[in-house]
Amino acid sequence: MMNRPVIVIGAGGHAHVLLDVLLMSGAQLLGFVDANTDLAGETNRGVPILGDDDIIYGYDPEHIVLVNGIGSARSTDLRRSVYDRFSAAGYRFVHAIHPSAVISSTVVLKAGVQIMAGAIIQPDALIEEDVLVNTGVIVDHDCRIGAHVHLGPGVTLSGSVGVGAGSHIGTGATVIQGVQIGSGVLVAAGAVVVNDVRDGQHVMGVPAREVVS
Ligand code: JB3
Repeated sequence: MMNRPVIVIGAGGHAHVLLDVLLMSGAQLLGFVDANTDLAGETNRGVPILGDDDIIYGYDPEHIVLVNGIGSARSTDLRRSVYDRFSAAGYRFVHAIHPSAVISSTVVLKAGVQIMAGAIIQPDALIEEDVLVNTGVIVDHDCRIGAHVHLGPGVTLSGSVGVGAGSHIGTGATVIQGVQIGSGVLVAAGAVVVNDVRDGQHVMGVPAREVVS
């Protein structure tokens, strides 16, 4: 499917990193779209920012593919809404996988998964739709990562960890083996998670504890 022309949604920091991956993969890039229409006409490494999301609807879903260039700093909601909106309209999101990533042949990657430079994914991990595995992440054996999750740079998930849909695991966080993290969870950067985390909780620290706001 990567032989179809690609549009990247978003033209910020995450899209900047994705561009590198896509160029290395030999993708045929039509350009970026960004909600900030002031960016239209600018270029990044010669690839144009075409306009806002309406540009996509000008293309038949059978003729192009999409890459979700929206990342997440705390919440994955925007990333998810972009993915859901265009999937519902019939567009396909393709993988973006850096050639330096090490991925066991028994790993299952669903649509739109992105794996950045230096990540390692061990046997029988399941990575659901639209998950972003950022730079240098380790996902060890038998982990289950729900749709739209962002694993921030340098996250380590030990064996058989579960992460529910839409959770954001902050930069450098560590999760010990067997821990189950719910959906919509925010794990702060640098946390060490040693106990299960319920849906919607925000945890931080070493060992990680709930942040009550
Ligand atoms: O930590 C790392 C390595 N990367 C972070 C990434 C995972 O998340 C990065 O440092 C940022 O924290 C964040 O990157 P992201 O999502 O690219 O954020 P930012 O640099 O703020 O760019 C977001 C872009 O998306 C902006 O240019 C917005 O105008 C645009 N945008 C927002 N909503 C949208 C929409 N673009 C489109 N096409 N559609 C939208 O609905």
